[in-house]
Amino acid sequence: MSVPIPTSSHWGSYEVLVQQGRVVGVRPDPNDPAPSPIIENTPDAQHHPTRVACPTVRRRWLDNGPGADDRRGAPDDEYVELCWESVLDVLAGELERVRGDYGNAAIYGGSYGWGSAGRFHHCQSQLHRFLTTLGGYTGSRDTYSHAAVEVLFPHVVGARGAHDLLRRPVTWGAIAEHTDLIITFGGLRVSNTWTVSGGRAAHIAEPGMREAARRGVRVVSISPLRDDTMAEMKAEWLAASPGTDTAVLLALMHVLFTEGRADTEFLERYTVGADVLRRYVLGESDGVAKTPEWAGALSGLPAEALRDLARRAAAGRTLVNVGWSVQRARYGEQPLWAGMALAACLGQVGLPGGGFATGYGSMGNYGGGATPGGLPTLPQGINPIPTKIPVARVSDMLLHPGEPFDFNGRRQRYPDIRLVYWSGGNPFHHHQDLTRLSRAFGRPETVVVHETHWTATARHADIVLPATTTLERDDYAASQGDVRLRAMPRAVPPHAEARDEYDTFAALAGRLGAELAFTEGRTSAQWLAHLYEKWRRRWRQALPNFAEFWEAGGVDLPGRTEDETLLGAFRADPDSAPLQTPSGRIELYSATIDGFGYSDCPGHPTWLAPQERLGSQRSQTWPLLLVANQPSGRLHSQQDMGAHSRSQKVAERAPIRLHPDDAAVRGIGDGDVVRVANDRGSCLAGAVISDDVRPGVVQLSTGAWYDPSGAQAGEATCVHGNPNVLTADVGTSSLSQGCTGQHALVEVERYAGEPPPVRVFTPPRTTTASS
Ligand SMILES: Nc1nc2c(c(=O)[nH]1)N[C@H]1C(S)=C(S)[C@@H](COP(=O)(O)OP(=O)(O)OC[C@H]3O[C@@H](n4cnc5c(=O)[nH]c(N)nc54)[C@H](O)[C@@H]3O)O[C@H]1N2
Ligand SMILES: Nc1nc2c(c(=O)[nH]1)N[C@H]1C(S)=C(S)[C@@H](COP(=O)(O)OP(=O)(O)OC[C@H]3O[C@@H](n4cnc5c(=O)[nH]c(N)nc54)[C@H](O)[C@@H]3O)O[C@H]1N2
Ligand SMILES: [Mo]
Repeated sequence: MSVPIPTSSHWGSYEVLVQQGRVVGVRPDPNDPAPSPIIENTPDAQHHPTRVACPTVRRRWLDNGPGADDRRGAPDDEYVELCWESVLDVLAGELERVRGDYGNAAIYGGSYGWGSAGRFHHCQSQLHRFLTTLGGYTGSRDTYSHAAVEVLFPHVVGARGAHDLLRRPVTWGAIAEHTDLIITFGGLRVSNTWTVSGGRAAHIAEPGMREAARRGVRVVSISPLRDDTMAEMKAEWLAASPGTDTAVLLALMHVLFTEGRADTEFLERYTVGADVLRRYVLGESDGVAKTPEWAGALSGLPAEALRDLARRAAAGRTLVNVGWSVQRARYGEQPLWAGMALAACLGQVGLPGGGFATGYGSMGNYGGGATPGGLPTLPQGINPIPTKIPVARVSDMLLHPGEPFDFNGRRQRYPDIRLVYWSGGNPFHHHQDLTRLSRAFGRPETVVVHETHWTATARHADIVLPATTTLERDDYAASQGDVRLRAMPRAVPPHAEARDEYDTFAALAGRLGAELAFTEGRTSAQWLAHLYEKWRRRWRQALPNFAEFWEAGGVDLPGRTEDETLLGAFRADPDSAPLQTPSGRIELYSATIDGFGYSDCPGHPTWLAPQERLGSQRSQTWPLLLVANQPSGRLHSQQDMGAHSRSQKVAERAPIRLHPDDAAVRGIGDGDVVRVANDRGSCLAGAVISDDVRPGVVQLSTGAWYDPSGAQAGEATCVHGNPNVLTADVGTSSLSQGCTGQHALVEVERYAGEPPPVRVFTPPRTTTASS
C-alpha cells in the first residue's frame, strides 16, 4: 500500500505516493482545476542513477590543487568520493584561501537558477546568506526570463510602474469581463502557465483563458507557432517571422497615425515623446515610412491584415501583450517599448482589460492576483560587495576579467573571479553558446556546485556536494500572487548521503568561524517556525500559529488583491499619481536612454534588424530560424529523465519540429535523427514534421541535458539536442544586456549512419578515496 503525501513544486501542488521510502507514483491535487502533466516526471527523477550520492571531488583538482583547467566538463573526467568531513574541510580551506589571497569579490555567487520550491530551503537564498556571512561575493542582477523588462521599463513607466507590470497585471477575470481583443506577441502558451517560481496552490491561467474565450474575447496570436495559443481560444494566427515584432508594432501605429485613429488626447496628457515617435513612424525623421507594406516585407504578414488589425484594435477594448520570449532576443527592448507605445496610441493604458502587459501566457501567476503583503522569507543579509554583473554576461566575466562593458548608462569592469559557487541553477542548461561557457568554466581556480543530480554543471565542478530534494525535507511553499501557503512535509528519507543545504552551510560556516552568524542558533525546524511566526505577526487578523498551520497542511494567504487596474491610479489623475519617470509620464521618447548614446538601444522604439533572423545576411548560410522556447515536458532541464519528458523524445533525443516543406527539400521524415548545426556548434535531435510551425522556422525547446560525449568523435557538440550549443552569447543591447537565447539561425540535415547513444543519463566515473 502506498501512502499519499502532499508536496509542492514550481509546476504545482500534488501528492506523491510513497511505498517503503520510495516514490512510486503521483496524484494531482483534487483542488487544482488544471494540474500539469509535469508532475509525472517526479518518481523517475527522485530515484534516478544520476542522483548525486556522495560528496565528490574531481580527480585532477584533488591531485593538482586549485587552478585553471580546460578539462573541466570533459566527459571522461573522474571523480573521487570522500566523506563529508573531509570534503567540508577541503572546501572551507579553499574558501579561506581565495578570500585571503584575492578578497571576497573573487567569489562568484550569483548562482542564477530556479532550484526548487520551498521558502526556507530555497538554495540560492541559502547560498547568498552563507556567502554574506563570510564577507560577501560578486553577484548577478536581473533574470534570464525578462532582463529587458526589468531594465527598460523603469525608464518608460518608472520603477513602481515596472514592478506592477510584472507583479500586478489585471486578472484573467477582468480580461474576460472587459477585453474585446487581445493582440499577443508570442501567443498564450498554456504549457508555460503550468509553472510559477515557488509553485501555486492551483493553476488559474488555463481556466482563465477558457473563460475569456467563452465570454467572446477575441485573440490575435502573432507567433511562429500555431499552437502557442490553445485551440479553444480560436485565435487568429499571424505567423510573423521571428524577430520582426517591432516592425509589426510600428506599422500598426502607422495606420493609427495616418488614419486619424490615434488617441491624441491620451498621448498629450499621459505621455512624452509622442511627436518624436510619430515622426519616426511616418518616416519624417529617417526617410522610411513604417507602413504595413514595409512591415509586411520584413515579417511575411500581409499588409492588409495589419491594416485591418490596427482598425479593429482602435474600435474596442484592446490589450497588447508582449510575451517574454520576444524580448529574449537581440534588441529585445524594442518590441516591449513599441508594445507600450501602441497601447498608448490606442489610449487604453490604465483601463481595465486594456493597455499593455508583458507576461500573459509566459508564467502561471500572471493574471492571477497579487500578494503585496509578502511571504515568509529567509533573510539573506546585506552583501557588502557591491559588484554585480548582468546575469547573462557570465561567460564574458570569466573570460575577460578587468575588461569594460556597458550596462544601463554605466561603464563597468568585469571582476576577476577565482572561485565559482553554484547552488540551484544549471548554467549548462540556461546559458548561450555552451562551448564558450565550457571554456569560461575552465578559467577559475575552483568550481563548487551543490546539486541533486549530475547535471552538466555538476560535471564542470571540482567539488560537488549532494543536496536533498524537496521530497526529503520539511518546508512550505507559496509564490507571488498565490492563494495559499502550503506545508511540504518530508515524504522520503534523503538519497544516499545527500544533505540539506542548510546543514551543509552551517557546517562550513562552523569551520570558518561564522556558524552563529549563519544559523542564529536555530535548527531548520526552528527556522521554519520562526519565519512563519515572523510573517504571521505582520498581519492584524488572526492566523493559525505554526503548529496549527502545519497540522492543517496550509493557510490561505491574507491580503490578496485581485481588482486592481494596472496604472489605473495614474490614469485617474496623472498629476497626483505621476509615474516615477523624469517627466512623470509614459516616456515614448526617453532623453535618459538617448543620452546613453547606444546604437543598439536608441531613445525611442526603433526597428533594428537582428542578425539571427530570416532574410539577414547570415541566413544565406544558415537558412532556418531555430526557436528555442520553453519545454512543455518539464521545467527547463529539471527531471529530463522523467516519464513525461521522456515520452516526448524522438529516437532518444529532443524533438525538433519542422514545417513539411522545409523537411521535404531536405529529405527529412518524421522520426529521423537530424543534425542541427551552425558555426557555433551542432546537436542531434529527432524530427517531428508539423504545419503548426511557420515555414522557415524550426522549434527545438530548451532543456535536453547537454551531452558532449560525442564531440571528440565529431558526432555533434551535443548528441541529445540542447539548443544552447547553437545560440549566440550576446546581450539584448548595451542597455539591459539580457539573454538572447530564443533565436538562432541553423541548418538541419538528416543524420547519416547509426546515431550515437545518449550517454548523459549515466553518472560520471567515480571512485572512492582508497582506490
Ligand atoms: N536558448 C534558450 N536558453 C534559455 C531560455 C530560452 O528561452 N532559450 N530561457 C532562459 C530562462 S527564461 C531561464 S529562467 C533559464 C532557466 O535556467 P535554470 O533555472 O538554471 O534551469 P533549471 O533546469 O531549472 O536549473 C535548476 C537546477 O537546480 C537544481 N535543483 C533543484 N532543487 C535543488 C536544491 O534543492 N538544491 C540544489 N543545490 N539544486 C537544486 C536542479 O537539479 C537543476 O539542475 O534558462 C534560460 N535559458
Ligand atoms: N512547462 C514549462 N513552463 C515554463 C517554463 C518551462 O521550462 N517549462 N519556464 C518558465 C520560465 S523560467 C519563463 S521565463 C517563461 C517564459 O515564457 P515565454 O518567454 O513566453 O516562453 P517561450 O516558450 O520561450 O516562448 C513563447 C512563444 O513565443 C514564440 N516566439 C518566439 N520568438 C518569437 C518572436 O520573435 N516573435 C513572436 N511574436 N513570438 C515568438 C514561440 O513560438 C514560443 O513558443 O516560461 C515559464 N514556463
Ligand atoms: Mo525564466
